[in-house]
Amino acid sequence: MEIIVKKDILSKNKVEARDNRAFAREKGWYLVNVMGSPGAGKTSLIEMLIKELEDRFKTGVIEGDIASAIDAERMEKAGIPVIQINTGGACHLDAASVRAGMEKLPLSEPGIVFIENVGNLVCPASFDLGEDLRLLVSSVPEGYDKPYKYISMFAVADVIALHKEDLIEADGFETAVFEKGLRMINPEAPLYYTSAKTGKGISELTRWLAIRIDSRI
Ligand SMILES: Nc1nc2c(ncn2[C@@H]2O[C@H](COP(=O)(O)OP(=O)(O)OP(=O)(O)O)[C@@H](O)[C@H]2O)c(=O)[nH]1
Ligand SMILES: [Mg+2]
Repeated sequence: MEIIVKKDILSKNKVEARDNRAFAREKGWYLVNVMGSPGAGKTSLIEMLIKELEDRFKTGVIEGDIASAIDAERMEKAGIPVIQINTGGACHLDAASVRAGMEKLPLSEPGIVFIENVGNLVCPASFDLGEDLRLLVSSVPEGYDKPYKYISMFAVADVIALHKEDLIEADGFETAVFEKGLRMINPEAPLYYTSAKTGKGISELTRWLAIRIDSRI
């Protein structure tokens, strides 16, 4: 019996991710892989970023969840081109499922495509989707120790949103401890304190994103 080991799955994914990159270039899409725990605020943050970006860029969303179309329905209600992928149990998106989503995404113009990964702070870190940028949403209620425990996720992030910033005081969240842990494993990635409740940090993060998109770093 043939056993497929993880290494093979990952190398197959690597090839498919490279193809996704070429496909996105052809479409003129800038792909942002949004990762974070269940309930971290990924959908809320994407909605706010799209509102800020929509004057300048066309946007679309690929929603990844184990089951349901709840997040996609939220986007659809807001008039955002969206496609839902259900992984049927898998704890992360992979390049092949994102490709299927890209092919069906009702966005014909060049623009930004946010890919909301399955809520998980472990598995998505290992799977390249062909994205241009990895945005990690780490929320205050999850605790300030997360960078010390989920090191691969914090290490692969290109930018981090410390989200639900409005809860820092009530939660007794120790920002210095969080930042120290983050900087031990990822010294470079910008960190933004954001809140979907107060709007804090959203325009700063949007500005940074827009510069990246314009220069296609
Ligand atoms: N206090 C506070 N709550 C927030 C903020 N952003 C989102 N929430 C709440 O957090 C909960 C989860 O938000 P979602 O945006 O659905 O989180 P998600 O990461 O997309 O969740 P999954 O897709 O299920 O993994 C909701 O009840 C939101 O109202 C924020 O900035 N501050
Ligand atoms: Mg969501």
